Amino acid sequence: MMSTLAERIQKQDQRALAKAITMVDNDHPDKLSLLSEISGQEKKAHFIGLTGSPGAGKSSLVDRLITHIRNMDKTVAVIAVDPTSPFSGGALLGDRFRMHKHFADPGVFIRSMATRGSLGGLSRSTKDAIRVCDAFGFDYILIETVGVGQSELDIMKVADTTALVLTPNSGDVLQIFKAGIMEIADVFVINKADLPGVQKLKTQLKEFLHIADPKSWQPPIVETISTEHKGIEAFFEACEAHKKFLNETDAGKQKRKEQLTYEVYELMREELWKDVERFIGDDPSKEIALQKENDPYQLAKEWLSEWREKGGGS
Ligand SMILES: Nc1nc2c(ncn2[C@@H]2O[C@H](COP(=O)(O)OP(=O)(O)O)[C@@H](O)[C@H]2O)c(=O)[nH]1
Ligand SMILES: [Mg+2]
Repeated sequence: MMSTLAERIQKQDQRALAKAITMVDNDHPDKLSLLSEISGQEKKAHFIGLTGSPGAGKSSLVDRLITHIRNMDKTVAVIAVDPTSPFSGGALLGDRFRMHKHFADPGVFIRSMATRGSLGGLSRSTKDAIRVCDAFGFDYILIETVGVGQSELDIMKVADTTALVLTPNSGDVLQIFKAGIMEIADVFVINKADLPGVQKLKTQLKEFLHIADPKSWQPPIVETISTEHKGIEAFFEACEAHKKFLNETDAGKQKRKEQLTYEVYELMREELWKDVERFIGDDPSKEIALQKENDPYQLAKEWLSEWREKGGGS
């Protein structure tokens, strides 16, 4: 049964893809075996993450990128983590028609996902969905994340190329700089370049790049006006150049190793956490101890040693 689903994904059956993503979204018991089965089939899509403040124009840019990628006869999957994304029927009413065109196109797969179910940041199921899309064989996978916060820091742990979308006169730069998010950008996008303040933002970014740790990759700054379809190709080319850099240098190998390490840690942490919850939740004596004891350190210490004596709770 499971192998059938994995095989169907490999044969590029979109319904199997949708089903598998629903499985990972619902944390289906067979999720891990499905994922480990398909992870052998990965075809190495180019993962591009778009991040930035709400309203910066990420969804608009994604829409233009889809068109650009399809014009090159390549396929693309989009995972939108933003709950206000037009993909879930929210903003951008004017773009409804265009989005419908994308939905009818078999070379495009679009899915919005909730941010729930994670200890913070990009949810586990989002990452798993990306894996499933990769196994399917899309050429490009675009991930739009929500807001400014942990998910921004998380996106770089999944994406090959992280694009930080900024807008002139938004005051984003300072906020993002403080949150340490600036560091994650492989490509800076100044969207809404039709608005005043582009040069000022560019100067600020260059100053930042000047004081940042010198890296072998110098993040380019591209200007886009997504509403006028301007700068999309330059943006896309910047992402391609970054991917090429990853493929041709040790930086790419290093990045993949770090991402894999992080993934394994996270998977183990989540599975261990479930075990810990069972260990505590299924034992009535723990409930009684919680009523008597006031010292969390003492309880944690006792339960940990009990947990370890039992060889991990089971
Ligand atoms: N003036 C201008 N408005 C834009 C541009 N790109 C997007 N917008 C508008 O900005 C608003 C938010 O865009 P959206 O793509 O939903 O942003 P997101 O929240 O980052 O996904 C929409 O009303 C867009 O039409 C641009 O290049 N110039
Ligand atoms: Mg959006």
